[in-house]
Amino acid sequence: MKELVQAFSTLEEDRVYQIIDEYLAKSGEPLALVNELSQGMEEVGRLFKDDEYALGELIYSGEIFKGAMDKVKPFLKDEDDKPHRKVIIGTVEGDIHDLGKNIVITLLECSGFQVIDLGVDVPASKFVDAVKETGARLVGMSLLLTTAMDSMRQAIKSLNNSGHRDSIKIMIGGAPTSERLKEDVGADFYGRDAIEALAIARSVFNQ
Ligand code: B12
Repeated sequence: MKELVQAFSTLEEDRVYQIIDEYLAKSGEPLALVNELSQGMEEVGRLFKDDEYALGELIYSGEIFKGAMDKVKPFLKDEDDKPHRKVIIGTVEGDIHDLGKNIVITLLECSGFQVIDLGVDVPASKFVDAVKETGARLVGMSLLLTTAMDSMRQAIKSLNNSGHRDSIKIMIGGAPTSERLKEDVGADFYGRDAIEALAIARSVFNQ
C-alpha cells in the first residue's frame, strides 16, 4: 500500500487509479486508501513547501485526489440510517481548500448524517444563515490557510452573537488547527481527521 503514497506523491495519475482499482477488487478496506491518499497529499505539500513542486503540480495533485476519491466513495458503505442528524460544514472565508472537508462529508454521509455543504470561502453570515434555516445542531469549519484563522474566529463570533450558540456545537479541523486553536477561537471540538470528525458528530447526536 505504501506504493499508493509513492505513486500519489510523484503524481502518477494512472498508476494511482490502477492501485486503487486492484485493491478494491480484492475487497480491501476503503478507509485505508483514504489514509494513504492523505499521506501522499502531505508529501505533495512538503514538496511544494520545499519548492520542488510548483502551483501547477499542487493543482494537479488536487485533481488526482478527487479522481481517486470518486473511485473510493462508493465502497464506503452506509452504516445506519438516521437522516435527521444534520451537520453544516464549510471552509472558512479566504480559504478554498476542500479536499479534507469533502472526506469529512463523505464519512459523515456514509454514516447516516445529512450534511449541508456550504462549500469554500464561506463568510461568517453564511454559517449563521445556514444554522437559522436548517436547525442543524453541529457546525464544522475547515481551515488550511493560517491566514484564514481570523475568518474562523469571526464566524464563531457571529454564531455566538446570533442567539443560536446554545443550540449548536462547533467543531474545527484542517491541517493548521489544534486543540489550542479550538480554545482560542471558542469552538467546542477539534478533530484531527475525518474519523475524529465522525466520532465528534456521533457524540454530539447521542447526547
Ligand atoms: C492540495 C492543496 C492545494 C489545492 C487545493 C485543492 C482543493 N480543492 O482543496 C490548491 C492548488 C487549489 C491550493 C491552493 C493554495 N494553497 Co494549498 N495546499 C494543498 C496541500 C498540498 C494539501 C491540502 C490537502 O488537501 N490535504 C489533504 C487533506 C485530506 O487533508 P486535510 O485538508 O488536512 O484534511 C484532513 C484533516 O485536516 C481533517 N479535516 C479537514 N477539514 C476538517 C473539518 C473538520 C470540521 C474536522 C473535524 C476535520 C477536518 O480531516 C481531513 C481528512 O482526514 C497543502 C499542504 C498540506 N500538506 O496540507 C497546501 C497548503 C495548505 N496550501 C498552501 C498555500 C500557500 C496555498 C495557496 C495560497 C497557494 C498560492 N500561492 O496560490 C493557495 C490558496 C488559495 C486559497 N485562497 O485558499 C499552504 C498554506 C500555508 C499556510 N501557512 O497557510 C500549504 C500548507 C502548502 C505549503 N506547505 O506551503 N492548495
